Amino acid sequence: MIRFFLLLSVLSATTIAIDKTVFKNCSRVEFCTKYRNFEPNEKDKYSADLKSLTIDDKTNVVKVPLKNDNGDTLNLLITLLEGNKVRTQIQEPSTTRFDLSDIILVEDLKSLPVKKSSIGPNNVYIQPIDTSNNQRVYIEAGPPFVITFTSDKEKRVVLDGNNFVMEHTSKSQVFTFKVSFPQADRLYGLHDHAYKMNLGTTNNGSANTMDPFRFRNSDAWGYEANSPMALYGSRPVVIGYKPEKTSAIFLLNAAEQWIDVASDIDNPYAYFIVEKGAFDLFTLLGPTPKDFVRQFTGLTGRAHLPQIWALGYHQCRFSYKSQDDVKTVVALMGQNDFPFDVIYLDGDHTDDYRWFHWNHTTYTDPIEMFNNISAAGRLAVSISDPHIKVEDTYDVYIGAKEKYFTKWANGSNYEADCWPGKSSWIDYMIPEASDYYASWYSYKKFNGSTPTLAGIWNDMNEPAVFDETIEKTMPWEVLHMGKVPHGEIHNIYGFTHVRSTHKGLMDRDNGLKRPFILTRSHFAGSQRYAAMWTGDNSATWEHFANTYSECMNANMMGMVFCGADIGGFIGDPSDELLQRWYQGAMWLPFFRGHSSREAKRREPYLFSKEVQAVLRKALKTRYQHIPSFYTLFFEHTRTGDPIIRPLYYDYPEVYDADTQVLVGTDIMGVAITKPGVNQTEVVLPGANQWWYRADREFIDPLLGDGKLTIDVDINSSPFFYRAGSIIFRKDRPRDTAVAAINDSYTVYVNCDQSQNAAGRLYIDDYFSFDYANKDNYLYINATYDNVEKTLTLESIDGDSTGLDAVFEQVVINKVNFTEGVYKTQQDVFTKSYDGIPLSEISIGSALRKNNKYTMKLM
Ligand code: NBV
Repeated sequence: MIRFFLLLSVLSATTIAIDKTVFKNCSRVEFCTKYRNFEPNEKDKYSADLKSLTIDDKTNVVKVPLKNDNGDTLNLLITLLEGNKVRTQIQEPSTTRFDLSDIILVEDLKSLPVKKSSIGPNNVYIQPIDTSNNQRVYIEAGPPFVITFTSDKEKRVVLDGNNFVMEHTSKSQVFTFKVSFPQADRLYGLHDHAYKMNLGTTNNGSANTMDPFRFRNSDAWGYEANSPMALYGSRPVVIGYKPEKTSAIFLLNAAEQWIDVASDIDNPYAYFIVEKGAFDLFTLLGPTPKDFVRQFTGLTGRAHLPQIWALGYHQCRFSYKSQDDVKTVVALMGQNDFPFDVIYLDGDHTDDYRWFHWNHTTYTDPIEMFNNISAAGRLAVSISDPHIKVEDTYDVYIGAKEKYFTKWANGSNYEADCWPGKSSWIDYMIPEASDYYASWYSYKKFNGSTPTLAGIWNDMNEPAVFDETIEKTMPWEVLHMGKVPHGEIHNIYGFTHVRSTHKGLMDRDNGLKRPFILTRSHFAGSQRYAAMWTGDNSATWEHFANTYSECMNANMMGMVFCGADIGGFIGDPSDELLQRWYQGAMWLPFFRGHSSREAKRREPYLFSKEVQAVLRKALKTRYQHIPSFYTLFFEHTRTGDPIIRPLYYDYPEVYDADTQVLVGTDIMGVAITKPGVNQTEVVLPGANQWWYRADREFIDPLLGDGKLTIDVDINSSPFFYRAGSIIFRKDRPRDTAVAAINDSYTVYVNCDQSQNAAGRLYIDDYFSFDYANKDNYLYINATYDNVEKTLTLESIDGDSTGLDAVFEQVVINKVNFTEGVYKTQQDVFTKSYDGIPLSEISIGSALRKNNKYTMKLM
């Protein structure tokens, strides 16, 4: 009965927007209210006892006692790390706070030998013995102590002891601190929030001050757009941006936290109020955004390549009610010429939310369904949540019951309501529990699964619990591994879930296939295991606009495989919004249409002929550009570079272009985020950088470094190719990305003012880890010579045995200035020397004979 009412309250909630009585704001959270505008008493402020400073010969850790007049002592530990990074930890003498580094960090941290020099009795400089390293740390004794992190002899980040508090009573472990960025012009970061990139100012001292940004991974169904409220994932990273002087901080802490920021002022700052967990702060001293990305992804890891199909279009719905429904959608998508690679099975495929078991009445023959999907050349992804139904006849539960769930302090399993009714939650922190859960993905145990079930969707893993009194998640006192309170590591629950699923898929396919996992909850480092989407957004223009900012932000912080439910999960988008959303979303790495069960069905074939034509065009445009996404993913595995980038990544002077996205360096997508638009303003970045408008039949060259108003219509949202780039497209229309694997390329050479162009193309087997384990790939650099009319290809590295590329035609876009107007001249070549069709030249074998191959274009 109770379950019925709870379920009813969840379902009725789906008819209205987010319930603000469920999710608290700062004023309803005791520790946030207490510390938001807090100024410690003088005698609570800590000073650094510099006379007792020690440097450990082996670890290179600098240790300084911090003391206040209340008799409290803490230890400040500073480690200078290779790569312009510094780690700062503040610990109680006998610390019991949980250290996340083994779980989250992948880098074998290399500490630098350091020496100290005293400038006066109250100041110390810590500097690397090898002075070719840029970073220095300057400690002022105080009280309060002040730690300044410098790079290239400039103050970049200041940790000011004035706002530092660390409670360590049996009731509270709250700590607070403030970091300022003296050089920065803007603060970015704090992913994930439905917010623009520039974090603005949260606390201006007035009554309409907005809430601080909150991290407390939450089942934020129906969340607000443009809001600092907590969403599903957390990356406690603040980037202080200034061209060539960018620095960032990363707080390695997974407890609840609230962050006030002041971005648009001199000396921007972020003030953290953290409920629990360790003070473990990484300062990443850039100095460019690109350096920051390398430093941060060096610490927390990079995504592996996806299988090629995962870059295509994903069709989803909560839910396809039966396997017949699934088969019909697959058939109708095909019949109506909408390319797509994968269909999703949401909760209704299960036996009343018993994961790994099929619905007896509506999904009676999953193997037959998978065969049908496979015959259409498509794949499937099914949902699987971390809550397990409490039921003594349910095999997944039986195997976990004794040892593998999170527990109360008295040793009994934590039980609460969720989709299946009374449930318990796997404790993925216990290695055996994680392995146990992983084993359920094997073909043998997951009865009815076949290789057509190509990926897994991990939902509700914040974790979400049907208990509104505790903001819909697990109580803080529940224990992991019998000892670590959930509240201390709440924000990594989803991380540990997908880590286990990833192992499950690796084991299932004997390590031969790259797993695809989509996660709702995430933390710094989740990119190693999963793609993310932005959860239960709504069918509004504001939500659509936020998707670009959110996914660019995610990409800056390693979480590259990011997307949002196209059209908005909740509600019904107008035809116009849906069309604009597909056009915008085709540039986001993860590309999926999804809708809630209350929303009208919106598979693309359900719309008028006109709307269908627009959606089809967006889908096909995405498919043409998959080679660019794939090449960028490969490059991400090496450098951490984002797949999609905010303009400031390559054009430092363009700060806040939230509705434009760079796909790599060469493609620029523009989202039209307002209705009824027939003109739009675009930023064309780069002094004298030409951009070719590529969404129209005639490509106009447009000069960069400014804003320009251009015409648009509903048929396409504008996108551009950078002059000087070479873009490899797959222009043959195909139903799926997999079907296009062996297709030849159409090469778009987009000349700059000097008629030069260059670009890269990456190819491998598209599904295995041979690219990583055996360097089995073809990675080509291409350059165009306009005088000779040649395209020269060079193999960058890799063993390309068995791999090939063939070009069907080469399209040269050039800018001509005649009679006062710039015009594009387009030449199409299909032949090389002696009239040999380009399509007969095997580039793979040519490059294997000689690392360089030149094609004359005729
Ligand atoms: O599994 C159902 C949904 C899913 O479709 C959606 O994408 C998730 O964000 N899920 C949430 C559970 C409950 C939704 C009301």
